[in-house]
Amino acid sequence: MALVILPSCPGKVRTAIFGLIGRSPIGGEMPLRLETDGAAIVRGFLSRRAYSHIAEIVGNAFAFLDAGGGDAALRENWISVGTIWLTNLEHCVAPKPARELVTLLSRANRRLGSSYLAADICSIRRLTDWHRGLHWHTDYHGGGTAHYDPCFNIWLPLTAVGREQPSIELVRGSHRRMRELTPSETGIFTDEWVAEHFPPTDRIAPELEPRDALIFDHSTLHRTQPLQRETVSRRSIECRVTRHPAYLALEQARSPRIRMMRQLGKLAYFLAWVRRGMPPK
Ligand SMILES: O=C(O)CCC(=O)C(=O)O
Repeated sequence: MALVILPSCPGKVRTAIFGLIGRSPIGGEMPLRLETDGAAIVRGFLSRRAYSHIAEIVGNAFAFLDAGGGDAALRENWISVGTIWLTNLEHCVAPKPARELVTLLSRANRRLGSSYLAADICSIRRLTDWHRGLHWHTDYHGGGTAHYDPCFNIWLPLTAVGREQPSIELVRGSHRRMRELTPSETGIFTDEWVAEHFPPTDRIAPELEPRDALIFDHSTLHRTQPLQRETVSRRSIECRVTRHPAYLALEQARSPRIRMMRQLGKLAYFLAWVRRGMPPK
């Protein structure tokens, strides 16, 4: 099912995330909300400029690894699952572009309102064999994101997905129930288990273009969309953000706006003191 959603429109994105329009299985329009559906799509989430810069940095990192670069740990992750952790990017490209990618992702995620980019659980992925796709899981139980709760995955395809290349398949509305059901020991759920607990009509595998974002709650059940082929070629970024108060406080402390407000406060205090003609304490 293709879910459509908002054209690129920065001013609308904040509200859009929590109240998007999707297509129902019977073809009509229906609201798709991160809060109630555990997932949302934002068309044109990345600006053209940000996207082409991100794609270039990611392409250079992949070329470095393809040419045999990287230490054993980096290569093992790359060869087994096609993943580079964002925090390891500086070992694949120069420190400057590695920092730039973090800045670009942090800036993009500000479009969600208050949130903090959890860089240590973000990753860049190249999928070349469908059999290496991930099975049903939640990031909360299977992806080590629990202590970032509330946390969201902003999944950014750098390749068009949902037709020729696998998208993410997710179970709409599963984020609430998954918090109540007994977690699996491995973090993975079988297809039979999913079929037993959720109706097939709640499954969504959206068609997405590069620059779009699929945003989902870390308790939403999801997997790599199955395709009838082994060889695929897909690039994507798993950009995870948190709204945990402790991280929001960190983000605020770093925010240039908040820093400026503090400076203005100090200035106002100083001017009031000058006006009263009182000596400094
Ligand atoms: O890239 C994929 O197909 C799966 C990604 C995923 O499951 C995740 O980001 O948690």
